[in-house]
Amino acid sequence: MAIHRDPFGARSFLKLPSDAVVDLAARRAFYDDVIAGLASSPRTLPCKYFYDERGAELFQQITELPEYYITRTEIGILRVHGAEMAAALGPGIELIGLGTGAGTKTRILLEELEDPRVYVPIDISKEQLENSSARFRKMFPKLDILPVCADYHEPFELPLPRKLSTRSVVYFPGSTIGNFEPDTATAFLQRIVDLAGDGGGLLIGVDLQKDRQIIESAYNDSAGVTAMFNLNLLARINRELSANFDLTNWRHDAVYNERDGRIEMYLVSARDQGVRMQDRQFEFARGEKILTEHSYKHTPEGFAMLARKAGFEFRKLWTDDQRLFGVFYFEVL
Ligand code: AVI
Repeated sequence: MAIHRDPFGARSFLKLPSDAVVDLAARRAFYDDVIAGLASSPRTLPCKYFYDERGAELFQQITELPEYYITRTEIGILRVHGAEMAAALGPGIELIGLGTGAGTKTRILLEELEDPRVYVPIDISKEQLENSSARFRKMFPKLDILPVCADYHEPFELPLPRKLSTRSVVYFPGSTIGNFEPDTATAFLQRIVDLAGDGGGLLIGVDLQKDRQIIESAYNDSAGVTAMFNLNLLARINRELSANFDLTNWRHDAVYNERDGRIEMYLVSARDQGVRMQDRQFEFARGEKILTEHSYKHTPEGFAMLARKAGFEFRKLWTDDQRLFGVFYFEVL
């Protein structure tokens, strides 16, 4: 495979540093990001830190909530239109999965694809990656499965496939692109253009704009799971960075900003309070908010334009009956 198909250097097997080194570097980056976010105005905390073990567990629970339509709608679209998607992607492809986790959606797609040759799942969770790869090896014995344990927000290297394929298609499900600011989303899609290479494609799940009530209840569920998920970020900062956030003094809030087409998720200080993190002290006034996540909802036209800016040509969109969610297929321009 030509080097220009790999944006992050020549394709080679990923050499992972020892876990201890990864942990220390990751802990330092977490600390720096928390300090920077709490010192900024308005205060923020990056949403990528939601997903420690407890956070990943809570997110899994969110995907099963009656109000959280996103996951089941995307799976429904795959079930109904999977064969059409497979026809658009074509036979003999290499599929590169970004953040595909346990692989529920990828499995539906792989079952429909004609003679897929290579599957490269890229995920930060080593455990999920190992488990899903072992299961997929049994289910798809002819497929060359090459898992990569990496944070796809950062540069990573792709393993050399042992089989020839007709083209590379990146699969990015789950509407995770909605958690990127529009500029960052464009830059990220540009990296995907390079990853897919000439003749390559992108199949991506995107949450669509709709009635605010449907969106707001998905992020303010009646069982309070999203609130626990949001508050777990403070618990994680306490656990890993020796802070002393009192969780009973914070409440979850999520509002839909219709103008910008995004859910804004906050942690709101219930009283005037001080929080210590190692040698740093932060003061919060009652009602003060920390922004923890944006979740953008796109229009079909708006998302096609955003992808075009990155170098993708729109090919197809599949949605559910209520047009809640979209699975888009693009090809490299
Ligand atoms: C991962 N991501 C697509 C979820 C979303 O809907 O933006 C994260 C989430 N935040 C609160 N609930 C779910």
